[in-house]
Amino acid sequence: MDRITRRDMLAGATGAAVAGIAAPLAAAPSPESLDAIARTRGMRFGSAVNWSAPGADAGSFANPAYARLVEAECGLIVAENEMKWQRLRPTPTAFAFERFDAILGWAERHALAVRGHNLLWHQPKWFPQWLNDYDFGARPRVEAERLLTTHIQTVLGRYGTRIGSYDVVNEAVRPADGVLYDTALSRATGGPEPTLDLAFHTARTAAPHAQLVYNDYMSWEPGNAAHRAGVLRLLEGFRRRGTPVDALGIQSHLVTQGPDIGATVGRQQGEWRHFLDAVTQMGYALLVTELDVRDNGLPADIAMRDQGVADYTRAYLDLTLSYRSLRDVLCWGLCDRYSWIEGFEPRRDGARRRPTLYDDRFRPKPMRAAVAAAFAGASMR
Ligand code: 9MR
Repeated sequence: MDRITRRDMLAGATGAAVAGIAAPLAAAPSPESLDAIARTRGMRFGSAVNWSAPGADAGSFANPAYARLVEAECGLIVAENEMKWQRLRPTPTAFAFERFDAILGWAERHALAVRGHNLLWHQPKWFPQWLNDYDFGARPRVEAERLLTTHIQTVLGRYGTRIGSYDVVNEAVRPADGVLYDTALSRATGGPEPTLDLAFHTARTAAPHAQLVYNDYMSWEPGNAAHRAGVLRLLEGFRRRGTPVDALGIQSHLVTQGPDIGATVGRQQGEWRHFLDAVTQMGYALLVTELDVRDNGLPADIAMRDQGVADYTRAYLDLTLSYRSLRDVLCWGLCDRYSWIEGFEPRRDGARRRPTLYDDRFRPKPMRAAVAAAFAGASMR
């Protein structure tokens, strides 16, 4: 069954041989897709997707092997990068929509719903350089508000009801101390809160149909307490000021803490429940927006590592999906081969990371079974 070599895959990716690239899915997709299982519980399953040149060996809709995997498993997708200011806004006056449009067009041809990520990643590090350097002129507040509202109105006006949910603001809270980041925009508009509020109000008016999400990576592992507290303060402030925010996007870039998964979960679950209780009591819905797992502290042995990752994912989802306002679970990519994790934080022992549901050769891993079981075990919504 398993006769696919890396050479075959790369050959398949070079263009002429693309038709033969069905090979990586030699381990046939499971009869029931994750999205189909999720739907039996009133939920949906999705993944991030990238843009690339046709046939490139990438986690892209234009790589037939990857596209087929996403089409087989998902009911919705999100562009991993193509809606960000860094991609969409080459200059203060220009929009570069072609790549996102291509992803959206493919998704619609395959009846996949699409989330928008994101309209404001509120950190200088993730602004285009021109925005960090921008001269806001004599009336900085007016100009900053114009830039932000024009951006949001243009994107939402272009896509209309084709996009049903947006990460309006992404990662505005500093993980170390829970304080909000300042940026060129917030300095000009008089602070981070008015900037974030303006983004949400503008989105609500421009796309009244859409679910508006604050998205961040505060997680349940040790070291996240200040981040969680900062996110709670931000969400409380939104409610106090009447800012139209519908849901918290929980990115869920999980990190195992060692081989004893049960003990890790036992230590972490109380604080996590406490956080999710506080968020939902404020009336926010929840989404899992970017699930993947860094296999820290697990042995290099692949079978043991994959099982640890699967058990950790299962425990996390069992707890998190017990909140019935949570309807969407999206992974940050479906195949280890293209995950961002290897480039971000390689394993100390040099073994390749295995952060997603499918391995480098497109074979399902125990983590896929864990996600399927978590959906199957979830209550109806
Ligand atoms: O996975 C994304 C990577 O390809 C990009 O280089 C990076 C910067 O745009 O963003 C990564 O995605 C991030 C997401 O947009 C927000 N949450 C954290 C994700 C991983 O860094």
